[in-house]
Parts: sequence; structure tokens; C-alpha cells
Amino acid sequence: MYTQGAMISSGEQHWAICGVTQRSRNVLDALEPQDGLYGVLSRGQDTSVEVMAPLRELLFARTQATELLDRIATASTHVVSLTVTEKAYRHDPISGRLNVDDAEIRADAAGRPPLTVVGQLVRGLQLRQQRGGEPVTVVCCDNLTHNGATLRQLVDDFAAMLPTVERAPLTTWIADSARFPSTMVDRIVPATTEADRADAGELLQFDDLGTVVAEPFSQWVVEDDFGTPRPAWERAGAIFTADVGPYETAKLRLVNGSQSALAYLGVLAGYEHVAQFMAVEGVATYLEAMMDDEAALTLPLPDGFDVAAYIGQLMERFANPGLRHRLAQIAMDGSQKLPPRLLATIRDRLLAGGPQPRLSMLAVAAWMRYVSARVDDSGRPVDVDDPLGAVFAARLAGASTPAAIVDRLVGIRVIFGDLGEDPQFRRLLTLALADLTKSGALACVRDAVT
Ligand code: CS2
Repeated sequence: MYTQGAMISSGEQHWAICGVTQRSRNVLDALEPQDGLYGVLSRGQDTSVEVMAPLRELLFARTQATELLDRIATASTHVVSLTVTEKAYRHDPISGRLNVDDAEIRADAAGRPPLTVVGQLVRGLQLRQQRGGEPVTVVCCDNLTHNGATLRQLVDDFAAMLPTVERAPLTTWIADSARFPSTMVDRIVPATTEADRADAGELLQFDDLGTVVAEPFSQWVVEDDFGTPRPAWERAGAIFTADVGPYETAKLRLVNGSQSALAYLGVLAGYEHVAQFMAVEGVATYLEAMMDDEAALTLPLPDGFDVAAYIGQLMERFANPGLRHRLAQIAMDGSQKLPPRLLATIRDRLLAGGPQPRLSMLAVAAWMRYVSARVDDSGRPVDVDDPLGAVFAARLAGASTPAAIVDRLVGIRVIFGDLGEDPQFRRLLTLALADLTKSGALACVRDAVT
């Protein structure tokens, strides 16, 4: 969308995108017969659709690794951007380092056509270096802390697994010729439903198989660190800045932290969508208090950033009734999401020593209830979809009391780090989990703010 906007307003028509999917062909199957065109359906006060046309090539990484590496290595490719979700980086969210024991990472490093994202990226960069080494800019768009620097570290960690003859020239070239700006992307994009496709089809008078549904709001903040040409994204509203950090922290802790809190509490309370749960008495009050009294106090705010206005706007975004954003979609992969979204706020507030961050703790306790009980408050099963799912099951075996559950889960260092050893943290979580177990999520949410 930003590339299309940049091309239109700058008149630079020579840009094009090669779109790559990782795990399934579904999007490719939808887009190929449409020549890569698709509609973005914006749902707010009004519903509108805009056709996107900058995709010129489509690749399926799983079966077209050679083509993918070739595309990354081609001199006329200037930017490689990634939006692949947190877990696809196969890293430890606390240390920010690559999981070098991961079997797929090891297999990629041993030389097969790569199947992991980091493996594909490094092998593509390596081919580029071998072919003459034109500079390249790698733009991470996922919700990771310091996403550019983090990805750069993962690339180095992977390169360190290669034989010296390969590693030395590669790492020298990366240091000289590759840039990894950090970015912060904010737009709520629920999974597309049949109803979305039908509405887009009506507006377009075309049966669009590739419809993407989104809220009207959109923000992209990009670190101004490119060693290559790039589309004039600022002409389409992207904000270029020397330091994305403050925007990113605000987004992860306010937007994503709130969404994860809504997800676990809302799923337990038996709701399906964000806006539905937001409309339940007490929920909006809880959420706003969590942002105002806890998350917002930990933020290094960007200059001129009006946090009250940001939170106000966010409350409206979450309440958008047109957007059927499923709580279960947000609840998945909690092991990857909790550290930057909720645990970072809790850690900072506990360190600061003021009032305890009870509202954020309630959200973490809700996650614990969700992964341990695996049923909602009325006993209906909930699906726990997480790359650490097997670790949860093994740790939780035989744990039945809130104290035992907390004890087992906070010991997972890749999620909690040393916070798990903090007695105050454990005590507060145990109390919150006991309340959730006894009274249910909705009662706890209401109690928390009365
Ligand atoms: C959501 C995000 O699914 C999730 O985990 O929290 O995808 C969220 O909607 C976006 O980051 C909003 O910018």
C-alpha cells in the first residue's frame, strides 16, 4: 500500500514487488489468476476498497528456494522486507538471539535449500555477495523489539554457523553493504472472512479472491538508514526518523499489550471478537487504566508525542464494530508476544518500585489460565496454538494449584527471563490466577478497576 502510494505520488513507476509466501500457497493461488492484483477493504465508519497493483512476481519459498535466493541476489533488488510473524524468526525473545539448536535452522546452515526465514535471507545475501555484492537494505516489519537490530543479530548468528571460508567474506560484506533499519508498523488486519470477500466483491464488481481487510488507521515509522534506492514511502505517509525505538515501544506496549490482554481475558470470558469484548461493561475502563497507569508510565516518548490522544484513538480503534478481529487470532503464539508486550511493562514498573502493575499482571495470569486450563470460564475448550505448546504441556503435567502453575510457567526463561525469579512477581501472579480460577475473567476485570 505504501509502495503503491509512493509510486503514484512520486511518479517513479519503476518499482515492483516480488511477493513471497512461506508456509502455504493459499495467497498465491488466490493472486496468480488475478495477476497479483487484490483489494484492501477498509472498514470504519464507511467501507471502501482500494486495488493494490505493485506485486509483479509471486513465489512460494517452500518449493522455490532457488528462485527466492536468486531474487534476493539480483542487483536490481534494492529492498528485502519481511513480515513473517514473531515465531518465524526462531529466536529467543528475551536474549534476541537465534535458536541455534533449532533443527530447521541447523539443516539450513548445513546447506540444504533453506526453509527458514533467516536461512533464506542469509543464503540470499551470500549469493548476492558472491555475485558482486551490490548494497541491499533489509526491512523488518514484525512486532519485535528493535526489529532491525534484532534481525541483523539473527543474520550474524546464522552466519556464525557457516564454515569460516564462507563466513568471513559474508560478514565483512554485510557489515559494509547491508543495512537493517528498524521499523514500526501499525494497522489492525484481521484474517479475511467470506463476508469481507463478499463486500469487496460487491464494491469492486469483481470476485476478488485476495481481499485483505483492515482498519482505516495505518502508521509506518521507518528508521532513516538506507544504503540503497527505495520507493518514496514518505510521499504515502510513512514517517522517517533517526530513532524508531520510542514509537516501537509505545506501539508494542500500548497497542499490542492491550490486544493481548483483551485476547486472553476475552477468550476466557467466552467472547469472540475484540470489539464485542470492548463493549462489555468494565472492559474499556480496565484497558484504559492499564494503559494510563501502567504501560504509558514506562515509555520513552517520541518528541511531540501526545500519549493521551494516542490512547484515546486506540480505544476507538479497538471498539471499531466493523472489524471482526478474532481474539483467538491475537491469542496465538503468546510465548513470543508476552515478553515485549506485557512483561516489559511489568518489569519496568516493578523496577521503578511504585504501585504494583496489577492490571498488566492480570493479563499475564489470564494467559496462564488459558494455557493451563485449556477451557474458557464456561468450560468450553480453547485451542492453544503456540510454538512452545509442547513445553507448556510438559511443564504443567501434574500442576493443579495456581501456585504450582505459576511456578512451572515462570521458569520458562525464553519467556520470562529473570523476572521468573522475582518473588513479588510470582506472588502477584499467583493471587491473580487464583482469582481468575475462582471468579472468572469478567469478574476479575471489573474488580480490578473498582
Ligand atoms: C495482533 C497484531 O495478532 C496480533 O498479535 O496484536 O497483529 C496487531 O493487530 C497489529 O500489530 C496492529 O498493528
